[in-house]
Amino acid sequence: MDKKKVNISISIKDIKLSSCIMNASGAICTTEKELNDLLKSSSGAIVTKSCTFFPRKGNVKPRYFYCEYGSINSMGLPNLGIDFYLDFLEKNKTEKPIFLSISGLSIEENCFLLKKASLSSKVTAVELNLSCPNILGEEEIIGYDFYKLSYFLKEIFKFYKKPLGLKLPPYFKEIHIKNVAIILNQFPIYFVTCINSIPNGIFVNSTTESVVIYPKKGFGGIGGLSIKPFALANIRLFHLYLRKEISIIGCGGITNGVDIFEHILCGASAVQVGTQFIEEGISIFDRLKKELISILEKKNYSSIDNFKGNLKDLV
Ligand code: RRO
Repeated sequence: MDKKKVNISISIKDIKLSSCIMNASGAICTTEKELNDLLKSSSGAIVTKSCTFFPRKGNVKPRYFYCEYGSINSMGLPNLGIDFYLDFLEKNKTEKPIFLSISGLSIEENCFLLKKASLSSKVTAVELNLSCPNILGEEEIIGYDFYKLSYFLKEIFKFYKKPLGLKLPPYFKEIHIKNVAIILNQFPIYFVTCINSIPNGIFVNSTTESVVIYPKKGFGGIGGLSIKPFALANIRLFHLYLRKEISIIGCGGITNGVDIFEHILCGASAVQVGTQFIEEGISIFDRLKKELISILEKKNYSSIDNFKGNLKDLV
């Protein structure tokens, strides 16, 4: 029997992605060279490093560490400032959707950044980061403060009319995801990206008997392999509780095509790759695309929609 032609393109409302695989914000997407490499790659979209109004150097190094079970980081939002990213997009023509990640240090700064971003025709959507775990001396992660989250979204949609996605922190109880979804369902949000790194982890070097990163006495956000089960659970529950018009971009622990397949089975429309992209470099997008297509061919699925969200219970 002839194999079906496999198509891994997807749409998030009117935004069309030729591939469902993209980088995660923060992974090799801060400088001009890094963004140019992403433009030339086979990623289905580009997400920029979360930006602030002023450029930031970020936290003291070493601030990222990788080992076989994942990564820990306390980068502290190093970025070149929103004007750099908007200028870069003005200068570089591309058909690829561009998700400008923003992460202001206050609600007021975020509103200002959103107003600025909405003036650019080159920004396809803003991915508003509500979940950075590493800002020294800053207040709580907004995604964990449901009153603030609700207030903030009401303020934003008074003036912001372009496509908006939210980068969410990991939640660890079903009721929290249900309550967040009840809030998000009231707004014309395009997508949620879940999950950001798991905050307040620690890696220990038993030889030196010390932590492995400098800032915050070694505490940082955990990414990579070990967070995949938490990413999958967040995707699964948001798929259950969000309005169907809000897409889910899965992020957490993707190293191969099977991981992507699992994210989509749980309900993701697209995926982002962070830690493994940092470790492997730009060729990862070709490899992951090939691996995902090969799985779909073997399973006789021709599109992402054929199996999205169809995770089965054991009976
Ligand atoms: O820059 C960071 O420290 C950072 C950010 Br903004 C984020 O959203 N997630 C993360 O793990 N690190």
